[in-house]
Amino acid sequence: MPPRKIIIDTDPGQDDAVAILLALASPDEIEVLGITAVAGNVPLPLTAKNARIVCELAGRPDVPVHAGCDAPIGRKLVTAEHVHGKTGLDGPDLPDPVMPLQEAHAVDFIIDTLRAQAPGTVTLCPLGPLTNIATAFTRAPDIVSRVQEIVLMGGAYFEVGNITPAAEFNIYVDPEAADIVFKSGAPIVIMPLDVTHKALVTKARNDAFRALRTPVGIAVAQMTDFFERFDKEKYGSEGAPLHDPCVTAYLLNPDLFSGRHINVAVETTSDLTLGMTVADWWRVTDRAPNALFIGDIDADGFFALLTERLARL
Ligand SMILES: [Ca+2]
Repeated sequence: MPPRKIIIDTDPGQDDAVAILLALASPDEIEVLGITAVAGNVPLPLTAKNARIVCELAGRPDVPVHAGCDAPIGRKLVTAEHVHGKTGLDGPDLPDPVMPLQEAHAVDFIIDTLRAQAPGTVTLCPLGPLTNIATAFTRAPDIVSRVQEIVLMGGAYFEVGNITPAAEFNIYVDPEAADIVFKSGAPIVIMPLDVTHKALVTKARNDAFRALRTPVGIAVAQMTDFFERFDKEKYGSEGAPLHDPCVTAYLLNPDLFSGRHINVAVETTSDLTLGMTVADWWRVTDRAPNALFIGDIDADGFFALLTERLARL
């Protein structure tokens, strides 16, 4: 089988960084056509810079990185420096990137790539707010049917919210964009907090990254060290959830995950529950299923895969 072609749409973010590293460590299965940066965890100039820092850490300065939308479709940007630090990649001390940012806007890159590649051969992997993807779908509706699959991190049902009591960060930042994507008709796999909160970097798992004794292994250990502090304080959990790498791991081994094919809708009007992902887990409505909503993960299998692959970089 030829490797699966993907575009990673991202707002790095330490966990985004690990998701990108996992993809770049797996060239037999995954071909990264490009990385598109979006405003989210930190503002766009930083996410566009961080994406390139991560490519260079992986020894892949050849991967095209495009900057995209600097603000949500119809709202002011909300960021998450309280989780990810001032730079978005706090933790390791990594050099500024030398590789250039591509000239084309991320939205144009997404549209052009989907039109250039054979229909049904490009998977979109959004790891941040869905602004770039929704803007591309709105501007070029013909590309929607050409998408093989969208595998995204966002939303929550049983875990409810992390940025508000009702909403997960990525969806909350641009609920209108999420609404457009969820209603697009493209096949969607969602990694909500329900599953990512089961992928915890315990001390033993962090030690395994560090024990690789490579620049990548050490940087990943330092990144998870950094944002672990926040989650330990907030949730009292034994480690930080590694949200975004669940997307990459699903591409490599979907058997690590299980979920339900259900309807998922986004709240876009209520002040109280803005950005909530209303997932019909119990199938109590007649709304048509539009997504595979993941609920469980083989966490040991996930961390074994991740550590083994990071060792290749
Ligand atoms: Ca992210």
